[in-house]
Amino acid sequence: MTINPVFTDASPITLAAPGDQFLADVLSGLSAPQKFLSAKYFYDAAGSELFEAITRQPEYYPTRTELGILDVHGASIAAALPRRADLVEFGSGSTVKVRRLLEHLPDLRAYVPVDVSESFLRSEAEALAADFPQLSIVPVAADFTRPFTLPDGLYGEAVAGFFPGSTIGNFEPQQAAQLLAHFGRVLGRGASLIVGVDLVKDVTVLEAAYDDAAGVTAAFNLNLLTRINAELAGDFDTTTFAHRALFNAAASRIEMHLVSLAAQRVTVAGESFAFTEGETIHTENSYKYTVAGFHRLAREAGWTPNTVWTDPQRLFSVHALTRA
Ligand code: SAH
Ligand code: AVI
Repeated sequence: MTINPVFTDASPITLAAPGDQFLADVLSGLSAPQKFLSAKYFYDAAGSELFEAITRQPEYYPTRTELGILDVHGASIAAALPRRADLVEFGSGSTVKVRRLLEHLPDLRAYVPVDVSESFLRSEAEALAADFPQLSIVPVAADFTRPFTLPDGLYGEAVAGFFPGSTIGNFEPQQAAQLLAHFGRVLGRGASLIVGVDLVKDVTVLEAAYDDAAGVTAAFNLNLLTRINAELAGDFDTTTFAHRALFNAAASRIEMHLVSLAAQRVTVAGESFAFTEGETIHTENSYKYTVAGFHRLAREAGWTPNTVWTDPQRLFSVHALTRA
């Protein structure tokens, strides 16, 4: 196995300065007729911990179902990747899923987790390095939707991508296709990509997954306002907003909103925004696909769909894609 000493330090490489962008995006989102905030801003340190807590809720089936698929089919999924590859994971979060693949990839050259949540990325990379001491790990703190190049020294024999968790579902279909095309450019010619995609199912199962009884998803949603207060001098009173999750069947997506419980004004970085009672901030979409629908999207983005693995109930799917 090749060990590249350049890659042994688990300190993340930071490729972007996201602070100003956060402010600009919040001010423009709160100025729109339907107020909205980008879901990528959920993930500060507290948001990443809250997401991990969501994955442990009984109603949130996607994580345990995808882990089940990786447990049963890990060897064949790993076999869809080239040997001696560098593996880039987009939105790596907790590295629990890649561990299931690493068991089957003994000759992997390097693992590159990419995530906006920098402190969480650092601690997860350190924990992984302790458990896989032979593996070169190069964390990259970056917004994967923006142009970025992989660290120098990558692009060895082959580059592969891993995009689990149905994070692709958090993008509008057209943006999702652009994102997959962008990943193709980042990974380079001949790349392979493994993508986890949540499937359309019964509305009660879907809505419960995004409104768990313990209130963890509600706390995750409201944490976005707490983050704005802390980082952008906001004065949101989080007790006057409520979490709402609903399935929009026409668009095949779960929508998450924060509902203002009163008519009120809120200030962010010196700018004032008016809310009527019942007005919402649209904070997230989580699109649900059919296998055929996701294949169309992948083809549109220049990828060729190969094997697809699902669980026996067909709740979730894992796709192998290749690029000419
Ligand atoms: N892959 C993990 C985590 C999914 S949660 C899993 O399957 O469980 C989504 C992850 O993507 C979070 O860790 C979040 O910080 C990261 N993320 C979301 N938007 C991002 C963006 N635009 N750029 C980089 N990382 C992003
Ligand atoms: C990361 N992403 C795929 C999650 C989802 O299911 O859309 C984020 C999430 N939002 C609420 N619960 C989980």
